Amino acid sequence: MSNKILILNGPNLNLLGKREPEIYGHETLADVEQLCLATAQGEGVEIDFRQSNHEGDLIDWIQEARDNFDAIVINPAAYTHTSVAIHDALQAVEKPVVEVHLSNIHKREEFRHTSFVSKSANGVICGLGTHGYQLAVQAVCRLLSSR
Ligand code: CA2
Repeated sequence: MSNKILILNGPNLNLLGKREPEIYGHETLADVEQLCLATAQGEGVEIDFRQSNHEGDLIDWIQEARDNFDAIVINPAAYTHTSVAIHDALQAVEKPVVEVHLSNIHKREEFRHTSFVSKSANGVICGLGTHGYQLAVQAVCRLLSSR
């Protein structure tokens, strides 16, 4: 049976490609999903790609991964910088986790320089736009095959 990767997207990422293209580019979240699907096919894994504006949804989905998925790719969006709850949920998963950001959060406002999520992640990719998602899917596949 092939590995299953849960790809989670946090608040406002549904607006991708529709606002602030100078920061986040012109591609939509549907485009990012297609990129992840194509990458997953190349790697021989399955993905489930989700977005929510609600912290509790993200936490419920992370908990679901304990039983139903082999790894997580997550762009927690603004919750990156605020959510101890997402940090705690990821700590309990005990499976490969890669955090991804479209923008380079370290080049932006001071409040984006801190991530509560990174402590629970195997690795972090930021500043590479949508290509970062492709790299993140490949990275969790590498982590799974080296277990
Ligand atoms: O760079 C990233 O991927 C972020 O996770 C995006 C978050 C931001 O709060 C993080 O600091 C970095 C924001 C996602 C909102 O996306 C929008 C897209 C288009 C228009 C407005 C918001």
